[in-house]
Amino acid sequence: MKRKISIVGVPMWLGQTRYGTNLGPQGIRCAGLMERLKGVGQDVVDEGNLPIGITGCFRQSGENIKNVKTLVDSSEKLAAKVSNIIQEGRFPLVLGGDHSIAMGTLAGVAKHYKNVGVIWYDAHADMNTPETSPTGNIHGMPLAASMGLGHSALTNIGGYQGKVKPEHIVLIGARDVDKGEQQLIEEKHIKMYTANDVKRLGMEVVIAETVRYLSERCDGIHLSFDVDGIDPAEFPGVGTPVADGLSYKESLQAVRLLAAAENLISAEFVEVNPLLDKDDMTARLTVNLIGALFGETAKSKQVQRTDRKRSAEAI
Ligand code: 6HN
Ligand code: MN
Ligand code: MN
Ligand code: MN
Repeated sequence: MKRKISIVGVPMWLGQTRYGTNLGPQGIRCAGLMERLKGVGQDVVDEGNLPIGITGCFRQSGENIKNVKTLVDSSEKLAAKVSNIIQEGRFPLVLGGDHSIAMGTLAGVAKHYKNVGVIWYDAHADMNTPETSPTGNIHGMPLAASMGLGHSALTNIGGYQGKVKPEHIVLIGARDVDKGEQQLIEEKHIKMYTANDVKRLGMEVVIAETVRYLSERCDGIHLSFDVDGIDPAEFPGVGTPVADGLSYKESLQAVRLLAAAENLISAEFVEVNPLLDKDDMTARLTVNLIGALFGETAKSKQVQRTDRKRSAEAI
């Protein structure tokens, strides 16, 4: 599908404690993102990185939550940016940064879509609150906050509460879910395909069911793609790796199937940490996933390679 894409990078890492996810947007760009999206004929502009100005580490003491002020400030900026992009009739493609940025993305998207559906592709559920979190890291809280649960500074991002309804969420790839998160999933009947469910059912079935489920209930679908959903053997550049993950091949299949979804309205790719990566593997394969989400196929990649070779020969 042809979409008018606006890329925005969010160099954020204070949603967790390992420096480096702030370099994610640049790592993904340097792995050739623009060239690849243009190569499949997409109208794409890169709006650069959000000026979030982290000048230090601002931990709060006393509560089981870290760096609230910095995270709220940057999320407000991202929410406004994403909202503007949608206002202009364009598709926000947000590059993280750690997964805390989803609070800002969703606050911007949900301004325009009353019933936004969310595909949360992740090893984790990211549904902790300060009461349930084992770490106090906000990147483990964005989905709860977007549902209106947790610290009030987070739930009020964008100036309103309840961006996403629990029945409009589908978790794919989960395999490290904390106790409080599991309780919430059961209590709210949140739809979840664990990594094992995907192995059992096959990705094609999982995505078909997910798209059908969300399309029946929602006015648009947001893809929140945490690359740690994929097995760390293939995606080593992540800060919170969990074994027995989805394969890169399955994930490529997932995004290829989602490429055809007309009601896909926004996407974010998060948690790429170039400092933990091996030979830029994670960044390069993330570009493959984004390329596939916007229409790249095995065949179109072949054509692009041949074209590049020809123009190199011509020089
Ligand atoms: N992520 N459940 C753990 C926590 O600290 O709350 C891990 C969260 C990981 C979050 O990968 O986006
Ligand atoms: Mn996550
Ligand atoms: Mn994760
Ligand atoms: Mn855990």
